[in-house]
Amino acid sequence: MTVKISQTESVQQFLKEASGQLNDAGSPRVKTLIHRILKDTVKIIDDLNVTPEEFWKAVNYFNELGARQEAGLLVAGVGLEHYLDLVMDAEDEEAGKTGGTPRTIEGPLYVAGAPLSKNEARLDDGADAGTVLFMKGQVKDLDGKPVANAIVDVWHANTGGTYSYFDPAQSEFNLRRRIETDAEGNYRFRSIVPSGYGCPPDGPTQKLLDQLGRHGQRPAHIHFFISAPGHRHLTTQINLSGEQYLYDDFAYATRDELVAEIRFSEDQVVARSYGVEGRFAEIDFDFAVQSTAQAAEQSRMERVRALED
Ligand code: MBD
Ligand code: FE
Repeated sequence: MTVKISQTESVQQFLKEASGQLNDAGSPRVKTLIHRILKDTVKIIDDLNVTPEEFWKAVNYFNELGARQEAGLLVAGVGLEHYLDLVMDAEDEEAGKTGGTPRTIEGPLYVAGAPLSKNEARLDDGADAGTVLFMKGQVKDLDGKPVANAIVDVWHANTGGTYSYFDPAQSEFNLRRRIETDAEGNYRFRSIVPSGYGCPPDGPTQKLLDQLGRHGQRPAHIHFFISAPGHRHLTTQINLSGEQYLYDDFAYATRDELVAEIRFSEDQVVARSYGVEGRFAEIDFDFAVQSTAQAAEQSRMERVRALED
């Protein structure tokens, strides 16, 4: 297409009408966003000579994304979820709210309302043999003071790289728990070593990644929400050392401070002290959270999540 009509007065007027700029009803914010999106879209169509065939392919792609519930996966894969972290990091830097464990993306696979227990929990239901994992650590503030009664909300994949709820073969809340820290800020749990995640190979996200010449793999990782009264909510993950995709994560979540050393051991004296036999793994990881008096900063950002009220 060689005709460029997007910048004409009549098209610009038409986009104002289509985005509701010429009426008094609806939401001013939504109108502003849609107006801008329409203006940028027609400019892209013009500048890049988008053909009607390409346009309808894109429309159908949205339908495929929705049908497979992969919109959240796609925004992680094209780096937009990580971009939001970069924006929040820059805002924090400007406001002097720095220090502590860095944030990284939540991803699309959190489920609200996991079982809550004090100090310790077992995350796995025993159905997945895997390598037994013992993880522990402390929640502290920026002065190193323990944060008692913090909630460590943890979730991770099984040895097949899939998550309970989204993988109907797993039991309810498998590999998902909320653990309240003790008076010294300590938490600990028993679980199984997760495998890395791979995008569904037949899904729309992987289909796009193929077109970009990219893979859809994540290194093995464990997600955390850390929250406590008087402290800033933290959304983060640890990535396990020694993983193939550790610095090649398709969702760009890896940060140096979030690489956790995983130690595999066959020491049967230690194994017995844990009440297990054979090979097992250990991770020690402390979280440092910022103090805040602001209530809004103490809870996770609003977002549609599975089972969240
Ligand atoms: C995951 O497990 C994940 O954490 C992200 C960000 C995207 C896809 C799968
Ligand atoms: Fe994940």
